Amino acid sequence: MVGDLRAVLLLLVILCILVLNPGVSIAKAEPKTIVVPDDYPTITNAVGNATDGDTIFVKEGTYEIKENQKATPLITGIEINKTLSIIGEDQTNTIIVFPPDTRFGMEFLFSSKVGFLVHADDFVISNLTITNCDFGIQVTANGAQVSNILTSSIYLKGNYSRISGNNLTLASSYPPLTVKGFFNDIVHNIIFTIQCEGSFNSIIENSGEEGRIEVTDDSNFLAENCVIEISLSKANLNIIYNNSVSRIRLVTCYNNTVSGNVVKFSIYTVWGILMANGSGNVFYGNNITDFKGFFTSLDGEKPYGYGMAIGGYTYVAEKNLFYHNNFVNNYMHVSANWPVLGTGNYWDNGEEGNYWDDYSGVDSNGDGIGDRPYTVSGLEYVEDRHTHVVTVFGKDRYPLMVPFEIDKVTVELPEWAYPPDVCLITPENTTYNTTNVSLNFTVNEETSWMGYSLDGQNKVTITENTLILTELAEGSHTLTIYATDTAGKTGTSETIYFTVDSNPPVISILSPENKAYYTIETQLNFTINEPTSWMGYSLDGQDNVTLTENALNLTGLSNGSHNLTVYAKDIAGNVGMSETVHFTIESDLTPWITAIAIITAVMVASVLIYYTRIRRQKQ
Ligand SMILES: [Ca+2]
Ligand SMILES: [Ca+2]
Ligand SMILES: [Ca+2]
Repeated sequence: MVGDLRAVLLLLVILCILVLNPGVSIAKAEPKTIVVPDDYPTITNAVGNATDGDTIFVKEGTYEIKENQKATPLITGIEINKTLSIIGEDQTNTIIVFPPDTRFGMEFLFSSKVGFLVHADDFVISNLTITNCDFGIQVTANGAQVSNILTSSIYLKGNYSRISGNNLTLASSYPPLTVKGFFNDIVHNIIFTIQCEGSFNSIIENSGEEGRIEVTDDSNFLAENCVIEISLSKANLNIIYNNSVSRIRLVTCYNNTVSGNVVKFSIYTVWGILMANGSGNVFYGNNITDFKGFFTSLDGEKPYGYGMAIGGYTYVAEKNLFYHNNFVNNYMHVSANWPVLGTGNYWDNGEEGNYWDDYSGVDSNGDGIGDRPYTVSGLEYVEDRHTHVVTVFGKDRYPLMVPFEIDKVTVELPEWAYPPDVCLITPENTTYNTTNVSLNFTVNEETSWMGYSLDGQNKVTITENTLILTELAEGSHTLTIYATDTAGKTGTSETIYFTVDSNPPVISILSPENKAYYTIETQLNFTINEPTSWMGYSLDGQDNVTLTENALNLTGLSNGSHNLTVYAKDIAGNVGMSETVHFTIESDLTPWITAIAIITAVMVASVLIYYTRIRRQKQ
């Protein structure tokens, strides 16, 4: 009865606390891993029963998802409103499938089927196939990480996300991989089209046999992509670097950098670079080659192909700069299929120009630059005459005699495109004789997060770049620092290996022992439990004598009592000492031996005399 009353009172107290302080939560659930189909038969069930931070592991198998028609024109499968990680066991064999498409007509044209519709930040998904939909994943949130997914396409509206290693070619119609937002990394995907409608995004190492990358906003970085076309429209300050393409197109674009690209003819293209409209764009160190094809007309085979096209019917391309480009094996290096407007462009940087394989000048002073300018000319369409005429686009005053080595081309990237440089100062690769070691590092830019990992364990968040690591265990350690910049890019320091040794060496003297010795010399002999940087001994409290070995003959010891202590310093600098040995030398025995000899002689003599007397008496 009393117990019941106590329980009721306790419950009332708890209720009061909760009512008065609604922020109190009794226990926060630890993140857990839910396995499909073991814990829940479907991913939808698992998502419904998960809480923020959970991981849903999906075993191999095919999982049908139901169409949710509520959000037309989006037909969605699984809606995600919490921070979850969904990890498939294996990309090829973990398949999430929509029912067969029943859309037709207007519905087919104006609706999108979406596998995962994500509204929560920091969503992670990897190792899955998502089929029968237009967009496998649509994210409207920040910090998503989508990797190793085989599906049709991805739609991302958010910042600081990473879309990497996905194959986005699993569709009969080809919706683009859409990127809207800032500071996203779109890396190493197989694509049909990337449509970048945001800024400060890195689009790197994507490829597609018929791939296209379209940029319609400013300050993005496109590098190492291998696609048919990179197309910029109303886009400024972008960097197009080291890509392998058949066509680069700039329409109404200002101050972009196009550098280090290999622009090579393919059946999809007539010209390599179209600078249609805009100014202040810089094209340097590009290979523009092989734009030479034939088409069949009534008059027979006719050649075509243009390394570069300038302008457009109403477009003005002027004050753009071209240098260190290699124009090789093109039917025409530069041309236009329209009237050319504007004040013209720059074909050298004031010191060096481009390599033109049809330049016929010589280089008499051998400085690599032709003696006379190269005339940049090609065809221009003259409207009123309805014909093309040869026209001069400008002059390259310093044409190169040999192709420029575009492998050596570098571009200066903006800070946002780089992760921070993290440089560890301490600890160093050394042994410390303390369990408290100072951690000290530099980061070359502003950070949004910093942390370290000790011995490969979970990252620990830190707010300062100087602190003391305390209570380190004895033995060897590894340490790595991480720092994330304000663009969400994380840099990693080198991993440092260091050792903590706060224990002095243990020294055991084997000889001499605590006893008396009857010689004037004895052996010093001892053991030490670890490598040392110094050893020595002190005899009778005198100054230390350095030892190079742990055995030594102690000679010339005087008679009497002695004491001896051995010292040693370990690699970390800890100094240890042995127990002190007390021993005596009693080597001065000559008077005793003489006395014994005399006594013996006297005794022998006495015995002889005695026997002599006895013998005489008998006679
Ligand atoms: Ca010259
Ligand atoms: Ca940076
Ligand atoms: Ca030690």
